[in-house]
Amino acid sequence: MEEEFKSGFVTICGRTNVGKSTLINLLVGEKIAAIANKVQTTRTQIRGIVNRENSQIIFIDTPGIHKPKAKLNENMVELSWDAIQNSDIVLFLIEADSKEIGRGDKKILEKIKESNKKCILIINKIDLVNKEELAKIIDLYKNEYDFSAIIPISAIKPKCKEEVLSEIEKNLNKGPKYYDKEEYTDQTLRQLAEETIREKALILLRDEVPHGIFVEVQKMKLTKTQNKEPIYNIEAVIYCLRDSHKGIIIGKNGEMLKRIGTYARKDMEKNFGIKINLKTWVKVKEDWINNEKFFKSNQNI
Ligand SMILES: Nc1nc2c(ncn2[C@@H]2O[C@H](COP(=O)(O)OP(=O)(O)OP(=O)(O)O)[C@@H](O)[C@H]2O)c(=O)[nH]1
Ligand SMILES: [Mg+2]
Repeated sequence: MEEEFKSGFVTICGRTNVGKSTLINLLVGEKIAAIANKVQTTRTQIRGIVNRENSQIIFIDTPGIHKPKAKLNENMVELSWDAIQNSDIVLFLIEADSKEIGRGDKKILEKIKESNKKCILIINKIDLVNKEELAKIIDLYKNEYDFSAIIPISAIKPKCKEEVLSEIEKNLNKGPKYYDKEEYTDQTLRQLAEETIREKALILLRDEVPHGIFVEVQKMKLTKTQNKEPIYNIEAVIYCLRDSHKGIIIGKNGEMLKRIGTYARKDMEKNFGIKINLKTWVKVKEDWINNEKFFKSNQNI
């Protein structure tokens, strides 16, 4: 007898910087979400689709839970709570080197309990701890919820991928194929370009500057080089909160902007598999992070 087809929506939630986007990229096998060793990297829900022989898993990467300071951050945290409510399975990511259940993780546990969803506890970054420390963190969490499974992983190492996917598949219910087999994300190429540029700005800039940035691709045109090779001409504006930030992003003799652009271009060429010609500008959009109407109506925040 043929096995029945299963599908479902799996939300990846956790505090900021625990490795949610690293994990979704690994599971999907494509770079769909920005990764940076900075807090509040992901700002919205990002879908990534995994097609297996007898199942389709739709992952939802979410903004990390943190204490919101601006309206934008309040909105980000709300998006994460909504994603938990609307999922079939929750992957709750924590860091292996936590010594206690902190405030953020307690809040997340509360929301998972309220939702009563199936939940798999993923203990990430096990490369940073020894066996005893790992045993301690498992002990700390194991009775906090009736977890379907507890899986220690290191999302920077591909070998954990199959274990996570098969555990999810086991917990899925019968369901349809929501997406075509070729689709692996709901992000458009334009959004992926914007995320890549913002990721590089996050990695290269310091303090509060990168957190006040959003990127808007204003032109994306497919043409041919003189050698008849396909090339995307991309024009993007990096918006920031004030003039002093603009100066920092551009840098001395335009060097910082050039570094961000080159780094983003190389990454896009690798991920999109096509030549890219990228032009960037920097503009100020004062206090946009507190302008709810503005950021809610904008696709590229
Ligand atoms: N050592 C180690 N670092 C990891 C691991 N997984 C992710 N990281 C690093 O943790 C940092 C944060 O990763 P992200 O994937 O951006 O984290 P996130 O949870 O999506 O963060 P937000 O979007 O801000 O909520 C990056 O520097 C990753 O390279 C891991 O297994 N081990
Ligand atoms: Mg993220």
